[in-house]
Amino acid sequence: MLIDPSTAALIEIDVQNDFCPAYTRPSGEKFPPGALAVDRGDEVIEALNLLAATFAAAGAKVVATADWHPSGHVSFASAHPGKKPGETAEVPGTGPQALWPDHCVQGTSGAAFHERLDLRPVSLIIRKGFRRSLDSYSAFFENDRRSPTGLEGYLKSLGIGTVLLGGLATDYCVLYSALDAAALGFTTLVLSDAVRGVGFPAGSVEAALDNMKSAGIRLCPSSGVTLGV
Ligand code: VGL
Ligand code: ZN
Repeated sequence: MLIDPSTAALIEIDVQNDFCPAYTRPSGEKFPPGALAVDRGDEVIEALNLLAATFAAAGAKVVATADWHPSGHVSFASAHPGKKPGETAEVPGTGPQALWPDHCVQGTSGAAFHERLDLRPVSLIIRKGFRRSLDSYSAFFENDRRSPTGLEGYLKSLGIGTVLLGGLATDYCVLYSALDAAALGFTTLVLSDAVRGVGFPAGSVEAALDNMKSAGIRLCPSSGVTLGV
């Protein structure tokens, strides 16, 4: 797939410790799995780093997003007495809210980007889900579907019409970001080797991929992306 670097951006979704499995530093130091670890979630990092470096070298924008919740966030089961992760709660304004373990709490190590993610090519970091009573899966709109994160304006003001997405998780934040990107008129590609999914409830990853295809989103391996005109 030939991508014009002057009108394309790479968006790296939520490559944060809380979405990654246990990690051992080259020094041998060990880190436990994240609070909402996605199976093999850290496998997205190498492909993203490679593509990000290529994008930045060609003058193309690279954006990273971070899930960034205050303690007591509405998406935490712990904030709903009697509820457990995996259940849902009725939240006025956003409909049924999926409940998760506490994750990506602002300023904690779980909310930090994975240390192997190369942030040097990244020109913008979007933090989302930072209001206690509002969740945000998408990089473009919070879950009320009305509150913009500002990413659309950033991209459109730069003349960007094509977005490539990778990161975590295929069935939540990547899915919602890709659907919003397509609905906003961006040509949207999801990097098939640079995403991993939660897989809850069962079949959610397959459903997400079907959903993306129905919305005209292209799935393509990062090795199939060539920058040029
Ligand atoms: C995500 C569940 C809760 C994600 C964020 O990044 O996909 N999933 N918060
Ligand atoms: Zn979250």
